[in-house]
Amino acid sequence: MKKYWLLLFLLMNQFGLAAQRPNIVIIVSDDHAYQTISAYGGKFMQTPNIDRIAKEGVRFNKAYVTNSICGPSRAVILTGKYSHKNGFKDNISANFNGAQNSFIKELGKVGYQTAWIGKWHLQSNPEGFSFWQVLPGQGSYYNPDFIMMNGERKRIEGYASDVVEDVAEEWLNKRDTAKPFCLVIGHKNTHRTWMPDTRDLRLFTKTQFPLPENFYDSYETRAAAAVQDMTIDKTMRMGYDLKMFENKAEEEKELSIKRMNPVQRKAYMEFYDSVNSDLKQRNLTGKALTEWKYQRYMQDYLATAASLDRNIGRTLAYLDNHQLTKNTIVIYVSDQGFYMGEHGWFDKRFMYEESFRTPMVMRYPGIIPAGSINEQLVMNLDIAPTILDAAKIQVPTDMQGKSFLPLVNRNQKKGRDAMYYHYYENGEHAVSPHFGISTGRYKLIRFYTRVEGWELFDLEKDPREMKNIYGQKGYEKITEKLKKQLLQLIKVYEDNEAEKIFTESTH
Ligand code: SGN
Ligand code: CA
Repeated sequence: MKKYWLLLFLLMNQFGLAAQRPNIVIIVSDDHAYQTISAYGGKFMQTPNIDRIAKEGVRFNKAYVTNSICGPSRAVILTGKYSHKNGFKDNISANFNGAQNSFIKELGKVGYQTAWIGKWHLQSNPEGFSFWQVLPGQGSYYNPDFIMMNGERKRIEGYASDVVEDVAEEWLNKRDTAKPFCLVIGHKNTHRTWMPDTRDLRLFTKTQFPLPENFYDSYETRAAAAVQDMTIDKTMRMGYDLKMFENKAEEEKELSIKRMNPVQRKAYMEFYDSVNSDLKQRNLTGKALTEWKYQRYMQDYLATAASLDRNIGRTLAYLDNHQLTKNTIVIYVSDQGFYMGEHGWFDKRFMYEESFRTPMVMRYPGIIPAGSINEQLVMNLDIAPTILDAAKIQVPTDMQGKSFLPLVNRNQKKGRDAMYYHYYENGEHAVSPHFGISTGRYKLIRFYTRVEGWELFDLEKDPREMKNIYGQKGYEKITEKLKKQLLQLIKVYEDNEAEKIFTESTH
């Protein structure tokens, strides 16, 4: 008899807990810079829906990534582990091993329905989800193809962020409402080549954007910054990136344009043809042309962000309209930050602030006080353990992140005192591999392979990271301290490759 009571108790406990378990929606965008989000003080445009999440929850002012690039960031989010542990170090050679554990699998074990919809970019197909429907590779802005669970490809007519949201809502409509859910919505926006929805093409054409202070950076004292290939001036292409094709034959070759339907294409080309003929009349060269490119880049990028924000609004409205808002955690995060002309760049990868840092806002009604602003050092590594913490599931001991819930709801004042970073890819955009440590105030970076050497920044004195002070008089003590801390983190996270480079370092 006693045994039955125990069983009943366990069952009740299980269902009781399940009833309390929150739903989870994680929206992951691609390359969305915090500089362009109004919740973060960005002045270029309004992002009312991202702002709404912040207003009703928390804005993390110091959220960072462990490896500033697409696939690796998503692998870190899924596993709660650094790239060297989850195996997905770069976008070139890595293939995500879906057999390993993830927060999704842990949620599944206690009865969550789980889904990943949209941009995925981990090469192998998702594993451990109740449902998935993902874009192949980078995906397309217009009429995107999806990989379906049965392996087939399906093209859906429409603009990427609208279509991804449509699929997400369809899944929500079909789900079993007796169970909690965890939905990840992966947006392609605001990734290169910044193709706006036709209705957004003219949103920013009347705006003149100020050049960042360090737009004309000459990269003195920073060897890796000097050899990169990601400037608006030299790397950004007039045709491919800015849609200013030499002639119709060139335009014809662009696969992303070819896939448009006649209505989309007409609206799209009408706009770019008129910009192009205006440009031709101007005969711009040198700095004037570079600055023109910057303006066009900003206009297209922000237009793709407008569609992203609008669709985040649709997700929030869905939750409102289905009485789900109260019991659903919403996290909005980008896979990394992005350069909006700082240092003269677009793209990401570097451990410098604009790409190392990422926007992250979170709403958790009843737990996180509305309008919170958090200044602790948190990372994308922490998302998996945070979700498990919220769902009252024990965090597997091999997850390397830490739940940030205590930092926003339980009055724990202090998070980590330093963050560890490691970027590996040595290919497109010619950014040298590097690892390093940031305490928020100081940043110490070790570049290797393409460029060998150390960089040190005092972010208080030099927030734009223009002056490498490594090896300068007066910084010996702090350098020594940071190196010690860095080695400690390398050991804690068991990054053997970095440890070898660090200890054998003669530079
Ligand atoms: C593509 C882009 C690069 C970008 C990488 C990584 N080139 O290769 O500019 O850095 O993706 O981006 S493109 O010509 O194909 O647009 S990531 O977001 O997937 O990491
Ligand atoms: Ca990205």
